[in-house]
Amino acid sequence: MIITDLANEVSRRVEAVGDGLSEALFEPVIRIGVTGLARSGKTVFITSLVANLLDRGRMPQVAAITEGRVVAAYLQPQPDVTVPRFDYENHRAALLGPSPHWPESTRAVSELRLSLKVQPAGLLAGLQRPRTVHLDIVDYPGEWLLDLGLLDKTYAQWSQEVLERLAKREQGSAYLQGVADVDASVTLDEPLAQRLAKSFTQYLNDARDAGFYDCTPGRFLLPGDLAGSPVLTFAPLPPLEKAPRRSLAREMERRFEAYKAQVIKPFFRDHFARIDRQVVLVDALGAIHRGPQAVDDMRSAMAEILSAFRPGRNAFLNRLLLGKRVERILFAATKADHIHHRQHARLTNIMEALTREAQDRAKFAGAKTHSLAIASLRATVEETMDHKGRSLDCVRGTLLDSGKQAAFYPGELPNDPMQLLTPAQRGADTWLDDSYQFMSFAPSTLTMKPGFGPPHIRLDRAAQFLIGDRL
Ligand SMILES: Nc1nc2c(ncn2[C@@H]2O[C@H](COP(=O)(O)OP(=O)(O)OP(=O)(O)O)[C@@H](O)[C@H]2O)c(=O)[nH]1
Ligand SMILES: [Mg+2]
Repeated sequence: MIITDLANEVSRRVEAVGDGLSEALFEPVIRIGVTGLARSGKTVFITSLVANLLDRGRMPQVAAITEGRVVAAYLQPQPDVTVPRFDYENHRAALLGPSPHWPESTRAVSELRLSLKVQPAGLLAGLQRPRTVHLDIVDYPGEWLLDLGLLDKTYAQWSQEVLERLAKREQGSAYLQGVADVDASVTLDEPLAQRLAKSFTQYLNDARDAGFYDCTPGRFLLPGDLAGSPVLTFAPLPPLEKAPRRSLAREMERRFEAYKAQVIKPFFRDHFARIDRQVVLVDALGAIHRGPQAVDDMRSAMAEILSAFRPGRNAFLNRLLLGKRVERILFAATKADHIHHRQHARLTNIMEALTREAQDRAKFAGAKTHSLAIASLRATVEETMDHKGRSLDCVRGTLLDSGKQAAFYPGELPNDPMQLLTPAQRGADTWLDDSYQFMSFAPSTLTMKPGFGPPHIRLDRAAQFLIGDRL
């Protein structure tokens, strides 16, 4: 174990003891992690959840709210002063302002503290004063969890795997060509290293745009303030028997190791290891719309992402967690307002099937899991229309591109999720029977009633599962 690991572990222990004390004696803190792949709906989820906890009229499924025990909710400065604050006010203004639009893409970790004043339940409840429960909500990209797999690999192993993967994908050809005549044993030439890293980053972006999810190192896609730094200036090279000191190969290896130690590990230590409850958002409808390949790819990315929640998965993580684990994991298929509610149960089934493998492991490890089809912000209304003597369950909303109102039939999801997952696993290119059309809707203009948050689908059930037992 390296010294910094040891030091980190010690400080984690101290912190764990400290957390325990303050929780028992003072005010409980529940850290809720919100993650998912790019565009899965994290920002909209957090914004709507917070708005609906501040104004609780649309949250009947949260028991403590229905029982009238949540007497106040307010935003507070967060305890982690170096983490960017989740920009609630701006995201809320985008979604619920006079010309509603979806919020900008967010590319890093952010955090928000919402505090609830809750009257205790039970026999002596009337005699006790309300207590304060803090919810620390942390938004982080799911892609960062994929990086966990890199910790177990040496630079040579990683290079070999990545180069094999590239050879199977058209997006990889440019990089492979570029690297073919590179002599990795020559002394490092920084412009060459930069060219290789740039070309490799281009591959990662192209692969992601083509719908592949296994695009690590995750920070190459979302560099934030690390853009251009040496930890992001490496790329895979073909194997070399003996790389001389100061050679290109050695330097690439050094940077790969630095990425593990200084990018991956701090994320797991500072954010992941402290999460109590986790929401994993999945844009299953979007993947279905893109076709079988996207569905299969999403399934394997989910398995990989969720393996981070499996105890014993990784020695580094074990030391960090010290037996602490995420207590509850919610898998939520987002944007369910794209389909009629009669199909929501089917969407939930698909969601369960997509995460089955990973869910079984998490269950085995004692975490409680649950799947839901939700819409954080409902952008449509339902409508049943007659079409050639058949009645079709449609949804109506404002189309994102044209701004026009339209009602439209998205197609029927199958009763048995395997009808989607099996062709996907077998490598089919298109769906056999149906094609699924999901339009992009703009958020609708709302008149907000006092005491009511924005309209949603099952956000209250999501909240009840995540925090209901602690209120
Ligand atoms: N109809 C509908 N669309 C949604 C909903 N939530 C998210 N979307 C759509 O999904 C897009 C992505 O949502 P975000 O919340 O920004 O997703 P994200 O996971 O934060 O995305 P990144 O920050 O880019 O990783 C939005 O721009 C909307 O088009 C919803 O509840 N209903
Ligand atoms: Mg976001």
